[in-house]
Amino acid sequence: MPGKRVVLFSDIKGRDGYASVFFPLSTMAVGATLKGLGLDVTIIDAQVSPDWEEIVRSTAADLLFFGVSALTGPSLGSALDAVQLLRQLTPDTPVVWGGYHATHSYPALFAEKLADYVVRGAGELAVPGLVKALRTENRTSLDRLLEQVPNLAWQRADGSIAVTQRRKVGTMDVIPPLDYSLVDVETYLAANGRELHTITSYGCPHACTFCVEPSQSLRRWRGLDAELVVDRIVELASTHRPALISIQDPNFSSDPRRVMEITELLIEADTGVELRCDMRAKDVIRLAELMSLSELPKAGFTSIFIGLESGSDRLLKVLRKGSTAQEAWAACAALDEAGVTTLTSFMHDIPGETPDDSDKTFALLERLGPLELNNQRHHFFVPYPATPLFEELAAASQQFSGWTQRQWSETGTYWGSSVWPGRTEFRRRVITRLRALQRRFPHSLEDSGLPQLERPHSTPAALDQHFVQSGN
Ligand code: B12
Repeated sequence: MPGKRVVLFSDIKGRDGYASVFFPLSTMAVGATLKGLGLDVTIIDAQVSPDWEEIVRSTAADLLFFGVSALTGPSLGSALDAVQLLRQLTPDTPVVWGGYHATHSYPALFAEKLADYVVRGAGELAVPGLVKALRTENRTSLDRLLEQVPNLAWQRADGSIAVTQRRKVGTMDVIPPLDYSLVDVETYLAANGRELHTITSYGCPHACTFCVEPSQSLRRWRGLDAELVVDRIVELASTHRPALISIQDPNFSSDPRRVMEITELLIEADTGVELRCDMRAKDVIRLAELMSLSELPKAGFTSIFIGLESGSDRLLKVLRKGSTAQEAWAACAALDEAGVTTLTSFMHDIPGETPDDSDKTFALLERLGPLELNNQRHHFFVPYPATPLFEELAAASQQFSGWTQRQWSETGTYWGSSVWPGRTEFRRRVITRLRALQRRFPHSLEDSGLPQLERPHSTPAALDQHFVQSGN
């Protein structure tokens, strides 16, 4: 009988990534499902365990599987090293990948012999069936059992790749709460200025052409009910005493009525904890039609992340962002007036972006800069696999076919290295203009929020976590 133990590995921060550390939400989520199935789960998080290789060595024997979670980018580096190490130690242990990178890049993971199984999209849908299949003694029936598991890809004995049908999250009932007991919460809080991370919803209904989420969640948004969200926040606040709970949903505001209910219940609960979440510009405007935005800080929401991307309506349309520059401005101005800090994120040097588009972005930045509570982060566009923009670029170029997993681990949106090489002159001009803007509005643009022409060779100054997601 194969072992009852599972090890889950991740390194969100990446070797030369951020100064902060992040709760490993992906492995905490999958770990909760695995524990519910009676398995013994160990999370290895390279961010907080510099001796992670030792831990892999000491836990590698007799595993049901070794799980890996990574985003496309810096978090992939240690994940590749961990799999290589595991393959040397116990070549027969099944390696299961999940998360945003693997969901779309599974053929390359199989080709490089880095994965035996890949769970695509939400882990909760596939993990029970995969565990059942891996625990079966009768190996001849394995393929048949795997075929019953949704959202799975694997390599058959003859080398061919099998893929089962993708399913969307039907209801949040199948999603157990994140399991904080699988990590040492205090280690993260101590490293983070007592900031705790959580999630309250899965997926996003929108179809932005630069974003991986539509193909990750298949445009299905599902959120926990407002009461449950608030119960969990109250519990996290009283158990762990964080200074800030940062909600890391892909799209917290998809249902503005839910946001309003959460706000009302939080005001009643009076937790005293600060909260942060993301919202789309248009959702802020919809929310303002339902309630006064000044209720948000009363509930604890002191800062809100908004991915604005561009100030050009032409480009926003191409990106299918679903909002305009005027709406971006209106949302930020309204939140500013309500006393909420806006953490706004922009992409530059998007393929097809003209000097006129860029001027329009800078016109928006100039309007936002004087707002007392506006804070900006700027990225160079990185095309990610499984997005329409990536597919377009790939179709137009030969260069895209040969990328190794190691090369993908070297991409990142601050230095913008990627299969889209970008336009150096365009980027130089963006940096010069951002520097000029920074001199005028120093409170709004910190060094760590400015993009760079090249990948830094040493750890960049505290890249603040709340801005690195470029796709909201
Ligand atoms: C929170 C977040 C972050 C956080 C932390 C992420 C984390 N999970 O710990 C921070 C702020 C660190 C971050 C950073 C970055 N992010 Co980010 N981030 C997100 C966000 C908003 C939510 C992700 C999340 O935590 N979801 C909750 C967890 C529970 O879900 P999950 O990870 O999907 O896990 C589930 C399944 O995937 C699966 N699963 C996951 N792992 C495993 C493993 C196994 C073994 C199994 C079986 C299943 C499984 O099961 C889980 C439960 O259902 C998304 C989404 C979005 N639309 O914006 C972007 C997103 C994931 N980020 C993205 C990017 C690009 C980045 C950066 C690379 C950007 C940059 N600046 O370079 C950085 C760099 C990180 C790095 N070092 O590599 C892209 C991903 C693109 C890609 N192809 O990977 C997204 C989709 C944004 C976008 N719109 O493009 N990010």
